[in-house]
Amino acid sequence: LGQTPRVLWLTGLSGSGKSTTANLLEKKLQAQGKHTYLLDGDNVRHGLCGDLGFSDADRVENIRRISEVAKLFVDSGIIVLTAFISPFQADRNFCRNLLEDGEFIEVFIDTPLEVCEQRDPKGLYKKARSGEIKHFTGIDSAYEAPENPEVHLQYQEESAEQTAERLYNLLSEKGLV
Ligand code: GGZ
Repeated sequence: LGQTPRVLWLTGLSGSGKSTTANLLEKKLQAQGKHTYLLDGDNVRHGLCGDLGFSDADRVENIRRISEVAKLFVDSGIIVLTAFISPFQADRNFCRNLLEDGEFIEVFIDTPLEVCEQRDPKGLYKKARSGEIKHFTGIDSAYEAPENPEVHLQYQEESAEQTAERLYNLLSEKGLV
């Protein structure tokens, strides 16, 4: 295929821009002829993980299944992008340890809670603040920021396209795409 299969694992809060950024990044990679697959809530949480909610235990299981699927895709030669909150370092490490050295690229989408809450595209933060939703990440459920991510994408006021471009450049500088 002329590409190194790997997992680009995006982690960050709800509303941090993981899915949007991953979608735009995937388009850039596909434009270069790369074979990719994007795993996100839309294609995982309704099917494969349709039985899971947002307790700590369910999130652990969610990330475990996603990690195993990501590994299968890597075995098939594909560049996998994932866009899940994946709040726990141990679970992200689980995926890292399933893969060979260098195959797991942890990308911290570091958008501050204040910005995510301001965006609140689905009104979920509002519901979490009012107590209508329980165990919401960043409000009453933990988010463990990555300890040593391969890529740390700090928030800037800019378009989604510019964010994706910035991420692409960071990955490319490190020879990761
Ligand atoms: C966090 C929740 C919750 C709770 C529903 N906590 O902004 P979204 O809507 O589209 O992204 C969030 C998504 C998180 O699912 P993940 O599979 O990425 O989570 S994890 O990695 O922690 O397993 C949000 C919605 O689901 N959502 N309830 N309580 N996000």
